[in-house]
Amino acid sequence: MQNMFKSRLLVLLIVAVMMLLSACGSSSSSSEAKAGSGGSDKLTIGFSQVGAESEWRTANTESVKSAITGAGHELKFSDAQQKQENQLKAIRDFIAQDVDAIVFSPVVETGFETVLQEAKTAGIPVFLADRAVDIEDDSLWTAFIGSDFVEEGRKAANWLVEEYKDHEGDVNIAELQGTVGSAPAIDRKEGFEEVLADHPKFKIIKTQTGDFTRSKGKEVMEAFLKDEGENIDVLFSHNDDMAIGAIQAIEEYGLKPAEDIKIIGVDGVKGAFEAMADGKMNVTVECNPLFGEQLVEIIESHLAGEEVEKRIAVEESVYTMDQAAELLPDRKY
Ligand code: GYE
Repeated sequence: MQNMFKSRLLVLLIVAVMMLLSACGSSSSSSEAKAGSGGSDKLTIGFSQVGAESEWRTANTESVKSAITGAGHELKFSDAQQKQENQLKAIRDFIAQDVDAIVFSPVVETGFETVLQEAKTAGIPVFLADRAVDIEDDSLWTAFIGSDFVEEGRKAANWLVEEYKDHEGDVNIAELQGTVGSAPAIDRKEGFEEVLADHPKFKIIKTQTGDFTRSKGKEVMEAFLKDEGENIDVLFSHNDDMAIGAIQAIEEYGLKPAEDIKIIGVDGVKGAFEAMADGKMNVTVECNPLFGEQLVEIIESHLAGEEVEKRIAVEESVYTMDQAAELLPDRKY
């Protein structure tokens, strides 16, 4: 009797040990699967944003923030108010807090080597969102997601060349540049000038930064008008917000925007569609800020050990005045 009891106990013990082993096995394989799929591990992500200078930026901030929190991750957000020193500090804070990843939209292209080296040394991957850095060692950042700003500049110029194809004589252009030293300001100018180099009748007679804001756009346009007045045929503005500010300046000066002075913007924000629908702006080159979800997928994949592309481009279009009223209700930003 006692023997039978002993052998039953042994069987029970063996079964219990086997169950325990298989439970351990399945739990480790499921955690591997989780890491491998890049799915549900909660991450802490630091996001250093440029500022709140434009409609574009507001839409971009919202897209990135909601994609991070919507995926169940923890967000640490810092607004640099368009100042590089604030970004350097924010990134150092993220490193000190040992976040899993840093998302970073650089105010300007240069001057970030040291801080990015610090992130690399700490083993924290950095994802460039929207704007690129001008740094030789591209191992200092993991991936870039954003637009091709040079191409946007070319698109703006191509519209102009087409618009004035039957025009003889000079076409005088005033240019409102974005933030000095920023990737979109440098690249949009480059693309625009590259196309116009083959068409000598186009002359940039005024160019100055409006720092991507409406108020600066208005202020600088007032100064342009004071100097050149009706000599200006076209305004090329590196973003829609500055164009909208400039439209106000043109009206106050007593000229008709889109007629007396053709207006080209970049971004494709709702404000530009409204201005086009009102007949006050001619064209906007789209720059899509809504890449938050795509960005979060890239971060998750990278942290799960998957290979991610170094440069991920966002698809974009060009919109003119005649399309504005119809498309306006569906614009997402
Ligand atoms: O065009 C402008 C914003 O970096 C693409 O920054 C972005 C630019 C955008 O302030 O409106």
